[in-house]
Amino acid sequence: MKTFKVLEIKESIFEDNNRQADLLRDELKEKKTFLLNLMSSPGSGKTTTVLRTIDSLKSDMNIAVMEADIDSDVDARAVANTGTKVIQLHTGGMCHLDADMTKQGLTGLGTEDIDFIILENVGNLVCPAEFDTGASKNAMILSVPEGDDKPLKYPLMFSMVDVLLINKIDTIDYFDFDLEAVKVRAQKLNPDIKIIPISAKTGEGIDEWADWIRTEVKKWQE
Ligand SMILES: Nc1nc2c(ncn2[C@@H]2O[C@H](COP(=O)(O)OP(=O)(O)O)[C@@H](O)[C@H]2O)c(=O)[nH]1
Ligand SMILES: [Mg+2]
Repeated sequence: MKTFKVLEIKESIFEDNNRQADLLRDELKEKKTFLLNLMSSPGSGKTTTVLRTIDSLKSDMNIAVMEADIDSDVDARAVANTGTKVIQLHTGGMCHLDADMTKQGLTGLGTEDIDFIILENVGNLVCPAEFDTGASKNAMILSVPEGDDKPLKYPLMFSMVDVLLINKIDTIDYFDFDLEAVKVRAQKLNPDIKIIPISAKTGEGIDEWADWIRTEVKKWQE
């Protein structure tokens, strides 16, 4: 017989966060502001992809960016140089953003008249997958040098995203990276996942990515 209590603390944290995330999503829908949560490991190309995406879409819609990082300002500076509205969020050691932190970021940023906000989440394939930020859609980047076994190692991340961008496709000849195997592994975890190979460096695949965003923003604003 059990003589002690077991408290599922983590579960209650998730339940609370999920509730706040749903409320935030409703608010964003009401304001017709589409929030994209972009996740990946450090160095896979989030900021470079953000810059390319801004360049492709800036004539079609009002864009803003939230850069989350443990402590640095490097990425926000890069985005600010393009003239795009941006805020840097310091998580102070936390490896992810939750819905409350995202809401604080949106308040600090100011969302008036903004159609599309990209949230560059903290570089990490584990914690960000566990916390719903309240985003309209979730995307992740897997870059070629990281290897084609990542869906096997980080299944939750691949299961919860709407889009998988396979970045640094320009380097595929130099790595043992089986693109078909990644597609099969990701689709096994997530049959509805949209997979777009891109190079944020050369611009390959960026048109398809920008089209996906245009379509989703339009649907969100209807
Ligand atoms: N060859 C190649 N390098 C890239 C590509 N995208 C990003 N990089 C490089 O990868 C490094 C990390 O990119 P960054 O955007 O800072 O990644 P983040 O840490 O995920 O934001 C930088 O040196 C980029 O220039 C790409 O498509 N091809
Ligand atoms: Mg970055």
